Amino acid sequence: MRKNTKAKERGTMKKPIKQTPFLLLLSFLLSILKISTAIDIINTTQIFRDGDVLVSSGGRFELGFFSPGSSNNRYVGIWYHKIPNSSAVWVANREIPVRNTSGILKVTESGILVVLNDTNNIIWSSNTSRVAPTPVLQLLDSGNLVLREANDDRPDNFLWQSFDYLSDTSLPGVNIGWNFVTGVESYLSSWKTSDDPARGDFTFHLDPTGYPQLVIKRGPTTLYRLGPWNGLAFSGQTNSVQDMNFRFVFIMNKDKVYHRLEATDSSVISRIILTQSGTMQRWTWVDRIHDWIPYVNFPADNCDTYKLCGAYGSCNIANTPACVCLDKFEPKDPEGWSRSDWTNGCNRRTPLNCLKGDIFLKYSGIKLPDSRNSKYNKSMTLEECKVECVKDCSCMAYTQLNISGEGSGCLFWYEDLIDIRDLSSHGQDIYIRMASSELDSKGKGRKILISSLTAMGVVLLGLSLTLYYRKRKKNCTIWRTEGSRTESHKKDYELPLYRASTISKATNNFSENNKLGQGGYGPVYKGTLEDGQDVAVKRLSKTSMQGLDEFKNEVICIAKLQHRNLVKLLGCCIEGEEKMLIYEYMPNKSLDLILFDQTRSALLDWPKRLQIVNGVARGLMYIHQDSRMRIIHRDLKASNILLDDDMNPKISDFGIARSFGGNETEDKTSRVVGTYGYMSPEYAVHGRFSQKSDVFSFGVLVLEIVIGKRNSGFFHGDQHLNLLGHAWTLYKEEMSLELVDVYLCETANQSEVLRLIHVGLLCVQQCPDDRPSTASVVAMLGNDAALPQANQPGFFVERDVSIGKSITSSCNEMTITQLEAR
Ligand SMILES: *[C@@H]1O[C@H](CO)[C@@H](O)[C@H](O)[C@H]1NC(C)=O
Ligand SMILES: *[C@@H]1O[C@H](CO)[C@@H](O)[C@H](O)[C@H]1NC(C)=O
Ligand SMILES: *[C@@H]1O[C@H](CO)[C@@H](O)[C@H](O)[C@H]1NC(C)=O
Ligand SMILES: *[C@@H]1O[C@H](CO)[C@@H](O)[C@H](O)[C@H]1NC(C)=O
Ligand SMILES: *[C@@H]1O[C@H](CO)[C@@H](O)[C@H](O)[C@H]1NC(C)=O
Ligand SMILES: *[C@@H]1O[C@H](CO)[C@@H](O)[C@H](O)[C@H]1NC(C)=O
Ligand SMILES: *[C@@H]1O[C@H](CO)[C@@H](O)[C@H](O)[C@H]1NC(C)=O
Ligand SMILES: CC(=O)N[C@H]1CO[C@H](CO)[C@@H](O)[C@@H]1O
Repeated sequence: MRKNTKAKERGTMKKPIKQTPFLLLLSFLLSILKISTAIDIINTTQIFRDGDVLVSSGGRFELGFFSPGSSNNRYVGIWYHKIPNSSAVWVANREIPVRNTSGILKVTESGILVVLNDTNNIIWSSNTSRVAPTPVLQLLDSGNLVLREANDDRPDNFLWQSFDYLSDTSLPGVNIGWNFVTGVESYLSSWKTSDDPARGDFTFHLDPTGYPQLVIKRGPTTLYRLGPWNGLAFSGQTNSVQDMNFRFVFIMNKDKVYHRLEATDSSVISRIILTQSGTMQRWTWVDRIHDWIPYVNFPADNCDTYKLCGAYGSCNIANTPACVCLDKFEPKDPEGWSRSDWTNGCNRRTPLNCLKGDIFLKYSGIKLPDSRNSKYNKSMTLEECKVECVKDCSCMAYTQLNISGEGSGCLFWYEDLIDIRDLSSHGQDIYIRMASSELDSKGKGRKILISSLTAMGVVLLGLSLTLYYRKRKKNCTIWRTEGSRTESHKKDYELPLYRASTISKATNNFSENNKLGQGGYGPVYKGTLEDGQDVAVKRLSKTSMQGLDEFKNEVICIAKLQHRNLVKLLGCCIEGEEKMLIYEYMPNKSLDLILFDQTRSALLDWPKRLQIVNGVARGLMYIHQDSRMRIIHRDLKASNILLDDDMNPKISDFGIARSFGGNETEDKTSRVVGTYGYMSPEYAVHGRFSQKSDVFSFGVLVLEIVIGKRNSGFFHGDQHLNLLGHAWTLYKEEMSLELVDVYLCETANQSEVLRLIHVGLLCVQQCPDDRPSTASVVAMLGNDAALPQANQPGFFVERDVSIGKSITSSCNEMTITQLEAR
């Protein structure tokens, strides 16, 4: 964006003056003391020309004429005063530009704001309905441009405000929604192109029909929907909880309905943009790195596509295909469904029969369906909602209206339920009308989705395994079926088999005191065998179906692996329901317990940390390329690194590891399992895993070991950066040593510290191809050769996955500088 710099040099709103040396000096001094000369207000006698600016009193916003992108057209707009090249947050004459720099902005006697073009024609005007004797125009520090009576600055008494006539940007304090009294709707509309702020294809509204929700539309078509409002957030909005700098406000009464984002910390500069491609993005300015950082995106992923799965279909981005019918529903058009055409949605497998008495089943963890055909009652209890909905045969579902605090009210649906997604922990409950005969069928409707998940893990690899137990055999034996072929062959893993009674005795009958922690699929106990050997026993929870697959997987992966940096499997125990793995015992437990413990971390001096990093790298290199199987661990993290009595690291927990045959190097899964904070973007978002996704986790681990802090939950000042982002910022400024504890700085060899941070950052680069292989990592750690420059890491902003999904999903997609491309 360019302002008219020539005009700007003239200063702000100054009458031409005769240029004597003295006055030149004065004007020079004034231009230095810009703040004192900048004004934020004009009245009807002042004429505002192209080149003049208004600067809000706190210096945050500036109003003037500008040219967007590479265009020469002039527009009146508002932008950030202190941020170079920031695109306009508001534009007055969006549709009709002034062709050259002779445009004028003026407040008329009757209190209307007008933009005049070079021939003095009004090309834009404010819609001011009231008249005032002495109107003035003022740019407020919130970014709101207001017309008001000169001596009346009550915020609710503006004659007109730009916050009611938005462009593509919403700022903290902007109300999006409807004023039913004036009939004015505030909504966002995208720019046509980055050179043309005229209204583009997309709009973002608060839709008050039924019960209010947020929608992004292209023309009249709804593309994405969030909501309805549930008292805390718009249903489906997964990020609000974590967002500490902002809170959502929702106001609804007979005069108005709107929603607003409020900054809890007013120093945070943040804007929400409806982009030219129809997505909502929130960007925050981070002064320290002098750049905009993307923070929230909606739609977050394909599952936010409006009614993607049709009626009673539910979308889960972790599934392949993404759509499934809700439990006890079946595809209306099975053939289309199998072609991934879900538009026809699903039907109840047992038709309703209201006269015979339908029932309501609870479905949990979902984004509530489209509420445009819903009705609400704010005072009823959930029990009363049910009674009401049962009585009315056309009432298809109900839920609690307000889930905040006390929780009250009801929302009723009267048509097919559309646009549902499976959000598990972020989702809500809904009660859906079902035939009474569905009551006895399993699960009482508590389990909501036809879960294709449980089987997924192993099936995907074309491996289907069955555990087989034979009483007299001394080895763990596993039946293994290849692909869909029926012939199966037995696999003997030559592992000693332990009796359940032996293990029970060794662990004091699985006493709580012996419990070491919780593994991927069940508790882990410390045991002492009769011969005095200490062991760690990983016991599969009987209730965990998922666990059985992981259990089998772990046996297969680790039974054949032997390396000093991998935990050693001593044997197994498979007896009826009871399934356990017996490992060597690690007296110093897992790395996280020492590393992230304020007092114990001092036990990890620099040489030990170096030793741990090197050991993990070697263990990883072994499973990646040196072992016979070539394995991707997929869940490398501090709590899966165990330490023996010499503090040698051993990689453990192969429950979700995958082995690669032949020349495969990458695979894809629809079931993303692992630990957020350690997952690479391509894995978390697209389910693609490879050795490079393990390398990413390794990089996170290295940074955690050097810095001594967790990546997830890391918080630094008012920036939204996670540990990776913070490390990268300091690395770019060549201040990496600031990352390290004073204590460590004193004992450590600084060049080694810097090298480790550098290697860590190389491993967490956003693009998998940029990351080194484990063999290169081992080499980098072992010599002093120069390292390549590290590029931007993946997932460097603290946020939850749904946010990350859309933003750092691929290295070729959007980068954080895109905002400035305008
Ligand atoms: C407008 O402001 C200017 C400068 O402050 C002042 O001289 C002028 O009298 C004002 N006009 C009105 C109508 O208030
Ligand atoms: C602003 O934009 C101009 C032209 O696009 C570019 O040359 C300049 O480097 C930018 N300034 C900053 C601070 O980004
Ligand atoms: C703008 O255009 C008008 C007519 O096209 C012309 O009279 C005027 O001088 C131009 N102004 C500038 C600053 O170029
Ligand atoms: C100024 O605006 C009027 C009315 O929109 C239009 O007819 C005229 O052509 C414009 N002048 C220029 C130079 O664009
Ligand atoms: C003012 O109102 C008229 C009619 O209601 C509308 O056509 C016009 O677009 C409005 N102008 C602005 C700047 O909103
Ligand atoms: C993998 O191996 C197969 C058969 O050996 C070969 O046809 C294919 O080109 C190889 N793929 C790659 C990526 O090397
Ligand atoms: C620091 O480590 C580097 C590389 O390992 C080594 O060359 C150097 O001598 C060490 N410096 C000190 C002071 O120990
Ligand atoms: C840091 C730490 O806890 N180290 C311990 C590791 O295990 C050995 C043997 O049990 C102990 O002697 C160390 O104190």
